[in-house]
Amino acid sequence: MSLESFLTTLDQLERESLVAFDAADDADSLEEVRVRYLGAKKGALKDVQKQMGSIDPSDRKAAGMRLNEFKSKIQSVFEASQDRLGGGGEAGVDPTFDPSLPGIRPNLGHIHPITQTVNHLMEIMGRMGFEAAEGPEVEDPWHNFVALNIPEDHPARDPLDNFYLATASANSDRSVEGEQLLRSQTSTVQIRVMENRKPPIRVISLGRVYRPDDPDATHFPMFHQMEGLYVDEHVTMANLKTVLRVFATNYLGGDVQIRFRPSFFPFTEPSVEVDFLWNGNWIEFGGAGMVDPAVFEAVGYDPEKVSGFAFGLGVERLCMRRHGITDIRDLYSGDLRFLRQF
Ligand code: FA5
Repeated sequence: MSLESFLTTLDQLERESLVAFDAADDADSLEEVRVRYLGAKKGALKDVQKQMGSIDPSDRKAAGMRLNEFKSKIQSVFEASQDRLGGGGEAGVDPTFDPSLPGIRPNLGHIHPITQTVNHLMEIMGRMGFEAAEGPEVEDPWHNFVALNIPEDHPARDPLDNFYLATASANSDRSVEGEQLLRSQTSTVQIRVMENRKPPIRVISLGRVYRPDDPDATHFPMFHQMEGLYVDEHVTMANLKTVLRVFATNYLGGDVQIRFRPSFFPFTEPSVEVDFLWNGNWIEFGGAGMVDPAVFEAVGYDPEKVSGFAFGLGVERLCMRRHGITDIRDLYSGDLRFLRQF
């Protein structure tokens, strides 16, 4: 075959095939056109490749170049037709692909309900002018007991009621015989703040505390407390009640009922237990009272000049009351089916 008629055949084939690919209007007709021109056994491309053998050897280079150009042209026209018809791959449109199906949702982590509660409480108290303060979870007896007016022989210091650490402390010059323990209350932060600042003081401290309590629906050995401390001149019990009322209304809703019950804490005088009504029962949410003069003396304040109130509320119980959670253990079960609801 002469080079001239080989090139003419290719030109003609190219024109024909472009029209045919362009006319294909579904996956089946596209496949039929593909087989006609690109089919491995009987395709038109295969035929012209065979004719190369009959071309004069001196013309083969020019014929080969044109053949390659033809090949890549119809290959790209075929792929463009696949795209146009929404398919892909060798076999054309994938019949199992359904673009209307919803996508696969990636697993996203989110914030634990107690952390959400801590952030919410901080925001509410922040609006009332209370700034956040922090203290260590590993404490010395001075901050956990002595400065809070809890003397050596007080039952609250019993090793059965506290997590004492086996190691001796080298960190605090005020530790008693080098003892250390996991703090059992956030009242420790009251002392740390007052040791370092002068009144007026308006702080809250939110953090973990530890007690060897048996777990049940409302108790856990590790839980969180929100401590509040307000020290200034002429602070009264009425201020305490107002702050707790405004807080409870904001966090638990306008219909919450709050009750003070006479109680005893070594570091407040008078002291009260703070209860909220929950499913028809009064449930204890925390303790509160006017800062005891002995505490002011321990931190170097003059109890004749300043007065103050303090409170400590259980964060888990607040979270449970707000979200209708009936068992504190669910919060720490690590069960994602539970945690994903918040
Ligand atoms: C105190 O810890 C005092 N420091 C509170 C205080 C602060 C009083 C400032 C006066 C002035 P109490 O031991 O009652 O108080 O604990 C306070 C709250 O922590 C309880 O009312 C309860 O809501 C919560 N709580 C106590 N033990 C547990 C526990 N094992 N699991 C979950 N929450 C607990």
